[in-house]
Amino acid sequence: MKVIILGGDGFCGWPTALHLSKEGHDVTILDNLSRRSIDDELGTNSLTNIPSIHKRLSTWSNLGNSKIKFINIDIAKELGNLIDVFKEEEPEAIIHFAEQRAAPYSMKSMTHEKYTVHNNVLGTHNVLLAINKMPNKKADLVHLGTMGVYGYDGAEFPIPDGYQNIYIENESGEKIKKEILYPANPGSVYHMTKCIDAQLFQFYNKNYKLKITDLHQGIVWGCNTKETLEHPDLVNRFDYDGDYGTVLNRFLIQASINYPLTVHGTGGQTRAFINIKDTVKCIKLAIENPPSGERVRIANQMAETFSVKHLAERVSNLTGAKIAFVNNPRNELEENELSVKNEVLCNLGWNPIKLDDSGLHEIYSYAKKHVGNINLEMIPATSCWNESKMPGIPTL
Ligand code: NAD
Ligand code: USQ
Repeated sequence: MKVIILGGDGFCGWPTALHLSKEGHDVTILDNLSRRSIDDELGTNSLTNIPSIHKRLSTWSNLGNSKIKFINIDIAKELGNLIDVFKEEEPEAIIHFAEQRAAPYSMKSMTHEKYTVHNNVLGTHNVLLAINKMPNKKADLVHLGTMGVYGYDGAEFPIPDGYQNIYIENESGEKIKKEILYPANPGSVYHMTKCIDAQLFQFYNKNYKLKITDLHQGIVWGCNTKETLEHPDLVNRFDYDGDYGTVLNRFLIQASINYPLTVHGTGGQTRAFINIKDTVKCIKLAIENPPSGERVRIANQMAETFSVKHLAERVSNLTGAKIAFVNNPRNELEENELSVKNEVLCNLGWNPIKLDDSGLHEIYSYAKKHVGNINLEMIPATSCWNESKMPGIPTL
């Protein structure tokens, strides 16, 4: 199948590109390399030494794998070029990872809020416009959404795969059934852009019959996949800084240098998680099993839920790291329950990897090999949701 991967140089996109290429798909990556520029802006780096996209791709084909094409394009700013590429390439599937994905980065300043909204919302809308301009068969779109669209208000029932039946009483007292999108409840400007994306998909599906899958992914942990381990040049990026590092990966990296594990507040925040090896499997399932197109297919791409405190304790028990309860720089509930359905992907044949000590140990030992690349100043989370919030810096 001919596949275009938007954002294929990033943490989820790169291993997905390699996996789909290995599985026989004809892959083209579109990326403006903005994630690499943001590293420069923040003065941070991936824990792993990631070569240029050109070096990555030449190594991949030199190993005897099919060639992956790369086009440098900003999907939020270059609509004309995007339309031309989709027309020329005629992809059957387009996978859309190309958004600014860090909640703390999106809350740093008005400039970052504006950038995140422009980049993500205009980017997604341009992708929909460009698919709609494809002259022959229009490509199926698979978009990476986020579990954070549902919010974390402690719902007392499992969160469904996107749609919820509700009953509204009319004037005669009859209960009328309606199916709605599960109410959006974003906790950051970044998460808000994913809620807006979801509305865009509803309209383009209803009006133009575009076939769209929105995968509401949980927090990804891990780093490499079978394919990224084929050669050191293929290594995945691995974020550890206070903006882009995600909680479990951060704890494992912090443990590798005896830095206290930075639990925000009480650590009672419960979130959904998925291993990067499962991210690539789920995307493959989504493109190889397209939806009927009658409505937007929504799937919760997450394996299991944990509280932040539970994860810190697991990492601490395994590594001996100390835990620091620091001020929470975000506006979020201190404690919440979270239970989530993931039936859509499991019905397509997904068997999720569950968190175990060997998986944690694999990432911990991998991080230990790269400790020389860690800039200690980048570890604290300093982006605050409002002025009354204090950054989460532990006493060393
Ligand atoms: P990432 O920042 O590592 O990768 C995103 C890629 O998109 C980067 O290579 C970047 O250069 C590119 N990009 C961004 N804006 C672009 C634009 N306007 N034009 C072209 N390219 C652009 O992020 P990731 O961790 O790989 O996440 C990928 C997607 O998955 C995101 O949409 C994110 O919201 C979603 N997601 C990620 C996680 C996670 O834990 N990493 C969890 C849930 C959902
Ligand atoms: N947290 C800590 N200590 C830290 C870092 C984070 O306690 O050092 C806490 C946060 O306060 C939050 C939780 O851990 O309660 C998760 O934070 P995170 O940074 O790991 O995840 P989040 O900001 O939600 O964003 C990440 C990805 C994003 C994706 C989202 C999936 O960056 O792209 O959409 O996970 S989800 O959370 O399911 O919406």
